[in-house]
Amino acid sequence: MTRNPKLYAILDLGYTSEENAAATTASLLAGGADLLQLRAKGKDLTTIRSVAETLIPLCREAGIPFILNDHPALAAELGADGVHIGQDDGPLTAARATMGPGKLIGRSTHSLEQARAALAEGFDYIGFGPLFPTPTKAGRPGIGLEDISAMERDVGSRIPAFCIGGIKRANLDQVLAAGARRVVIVSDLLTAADVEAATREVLVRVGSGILISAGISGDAREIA
Ligand code: 3NM
Repeated sequence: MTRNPKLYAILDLGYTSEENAAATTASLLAGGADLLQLRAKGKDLTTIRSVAETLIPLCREAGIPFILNDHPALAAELGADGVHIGQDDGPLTAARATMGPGKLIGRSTHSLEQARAALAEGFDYIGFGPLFPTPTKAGRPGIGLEDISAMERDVGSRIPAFCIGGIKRANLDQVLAAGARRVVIVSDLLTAADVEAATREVLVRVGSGILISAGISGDAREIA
């Protein structure tokens, strides 16, 4: 499936209760989110599994990849479309071996150097941030906006690169003016009074970029 992902939404159980996870996900999808990640830091595998099992059919119905944060083995067991791993979560090869072929594997990167390294290693996409300090990932300094254009030139032209961390509708213009072409927004969408409308607004404002294949099936790395 060829897509041009602009907005990567995360259903973070730090903001949304397990009970509301499906309804909020439905709103993110209705608003046009291009990818959906379940992030459940500190939750046990039983909880993560049961929430994921309610979200996966919604993503399938919308034709949107479902990505699990961390836990490649569980992601594989669930039949997730991908897994997202951090800098300390081992090499791509291990996650790829666990997930099997045709799955999306993303890496969090926190500097231009790490972004270039993730591209060289062969990740399907990256997150790049946090641009601003954010309570969603407490304790990390913001890396600022200065390196976005170089990152987009060197990495974002080859694989989807999503700027992340402290991005809100209120500062989105600043982020886009710095050269960002794709974003992840967590708390500003999950705490919005109207999640669907907020998601749609962001999608419209981020606009269009290169065409890539971030397929549920097929070659995830193909650039169309
Ligand atoms: N990863 P919000 S920043 C989950 O830089 C996450 O790797 C980051 O949430 C990274 O939009 C972040 O609420 C939190 O700031 C993003």
